[in-house]
Amino acid sequence: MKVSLNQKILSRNEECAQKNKAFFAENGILCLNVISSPGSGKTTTISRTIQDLHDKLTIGVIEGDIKTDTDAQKIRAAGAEAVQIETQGACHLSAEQVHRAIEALGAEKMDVVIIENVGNLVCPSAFDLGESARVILLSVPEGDDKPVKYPGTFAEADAVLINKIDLFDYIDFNLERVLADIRVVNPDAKIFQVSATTGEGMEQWYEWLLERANKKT
Ligand SMILES: Nc1nc2c(ncn2[C@@H]2O[C@H](COP(=O)(O)OP(=O)(O)OP(=O)(O)O)[C@@H](O)[C@H]2O)c(=O)[nH]1
Ligand SMILES: [Mg+2]
Repeated sequence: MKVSLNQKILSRNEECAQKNKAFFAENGILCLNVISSPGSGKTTTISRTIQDLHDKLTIGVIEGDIKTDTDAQKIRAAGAEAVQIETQGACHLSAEQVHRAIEALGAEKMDVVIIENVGNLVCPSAFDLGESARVILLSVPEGDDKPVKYPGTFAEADAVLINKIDLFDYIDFNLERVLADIRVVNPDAKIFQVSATTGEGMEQWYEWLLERANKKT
């Protein structure tokens, strides 16, 4: 019984994800689903991206958190429009929630819609939101064992951002191991080494983003 209920929830989600996907395709919008553990730097990375690319891309953001709209406020302070979804306990966003947020955001006027999923390295990866690409963040202080512990999440990534590289000198983090472990489950993902606070490495991420959004650098 439990299994068939799960299947029902997932197939309902999939139906709505297909609607979202069609909307993004029809409107020429690049939609990114950003997934990571709590505190990896999703909001900081998105905010910096908005500021650095403000003359090249119109970015709208859908924020997912269990409680509070603090991340949406940070995104607005960075200069972009944002809609906050409070999941009231759910550990991931659903395609239906995103569907409603697309309308509230007025997404048709955006070049890029970034969805910041609820901080969690497990549940969000099971729910397609209709995104064009999936971006996984892993920050240096979380430890270098995460790709082997959460292989399913890394396997689904189109891009992986290894964030907080400014902390390399302070934390025991085997970068070679992380790169090799990601490659085992995902040979094709683009991998970027960045610091969202110092800006190091962000140019390469921007090039990927602009190319995906069909905006030449
Ligand atoms: N040293 C360093 N700190 C960073 C970097 N990026 C983010 N931080 C810090 O990490 C903390 C968490 O950053 P957030 O951007 O809020 O992380 P998040 O992934 O959005 O967190 P949740 O939304 O709660 O899941 C903040 O104190 C940031 O200033 C970085 O590149 N280097
Ligand atoms: Mg955040």
